[in-house]
Amino acid sequence: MQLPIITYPNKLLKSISKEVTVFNEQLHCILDDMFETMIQSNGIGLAAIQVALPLRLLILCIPDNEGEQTRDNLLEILNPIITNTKGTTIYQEGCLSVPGFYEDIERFETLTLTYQNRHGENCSLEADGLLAIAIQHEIDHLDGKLFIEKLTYNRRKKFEKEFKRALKEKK
Ligand code: Y12
Ligand code: CO
Repeated sequence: MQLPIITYPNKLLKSISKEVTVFNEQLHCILDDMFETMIQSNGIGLAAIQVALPLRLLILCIPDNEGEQTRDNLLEILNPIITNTKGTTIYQEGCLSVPGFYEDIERFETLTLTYQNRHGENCSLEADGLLAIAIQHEIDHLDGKLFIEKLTYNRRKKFEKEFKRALKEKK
């Protein structure tokens, strides 16, 4: 089932999400619905709070070499903790909760992550490239932060101006 995605400036996006402690069928349904929602919305990453669920979980599906997004390249990441980082990189990010806006954001270049999967099993991974960027973007959602909050004062002002103009055009 496709779920509605909440968008800026919905205050729920500021929530600090809570640890997942129960790994049952209901949780698996949430993860499956989030995957459908993300794919139908042309996204590559989605955090639970974006569908109004304040849980520390996120999904990522980086397209493969053929540009396909299948369950084979789906990552379900619950209760993530970044344990190591290296370097920095800049990438133009977008977010399904801030549609139509793309901004250059600085992130760590590589990272090590520990997390749990949908069965509550402990996992870890090392990430670089787009995956490392996407993980950091989604973990920020779990802490109530949007990528636009990382903009400099002047770029944030420009964003707010463009956002207000886009709102007016919609009406
Ligand atoms: C790098 C940077 C950010 C991430 C986080 C995941 N972000 C997304 O999946 C964003 C997807 C997105 C899709 C949109 O829809 C279309 O392009 C059709 C979109 O819509 C508009 O801009 C109108 C906005 C964002 C991962 C890696
Ligand atoms: Co986002």
